[in-house]
Amino acid sequence: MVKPDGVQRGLVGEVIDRLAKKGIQLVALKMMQVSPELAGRHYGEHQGKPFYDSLIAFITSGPVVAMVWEGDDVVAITRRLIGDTDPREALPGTIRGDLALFTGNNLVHGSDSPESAGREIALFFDESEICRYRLVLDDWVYGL
Ligand code: DAT
Ligand code: MG
Repeated sequence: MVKPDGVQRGLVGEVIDRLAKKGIQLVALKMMQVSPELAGRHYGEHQGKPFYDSLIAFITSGPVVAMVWEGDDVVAITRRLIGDTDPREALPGTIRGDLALFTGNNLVHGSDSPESAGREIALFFDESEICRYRLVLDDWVYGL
């Protein structure tokens, strides 16, 4: 997901570009306003933490771009491309390392396990919104 700061800063294209160039496949995408209720379900694991209220306020502060990406090991790969939660610690070359400065406003969300990916995709998308298609590029990315 590109968070509200990424949308406001004009970085939606940059984030998509970095993920697509790695070779993973975009299968769903939409811009949407996250409701407080959806935010609470999405970030349920963080309930009770000191930053929870500001996290919910931030993620509901403007539209986000929610996406589903597929590929071998896609969760680990996207987490590595995104970089550390604290953008000051995130390595150069990562999305947060190159483009963000502050933990609250760290531009992107990426699911942290296949299980949370499944849970989060179901929160944000209908099954009918997921596009199943053969990516011709796969032959060149993964080998013929
Ligand atoms: P990530 O987004 O890297 O998966 P997370 O799941 O631990 O990180 O936390 C979710 C978001 O909450 C994170 O992107 C920014 C915010 N956050 C996490 N830890 C924080 C902290 N110590 N202070 C302020 N915000 C924090
Ligand atoms: Mg997380």
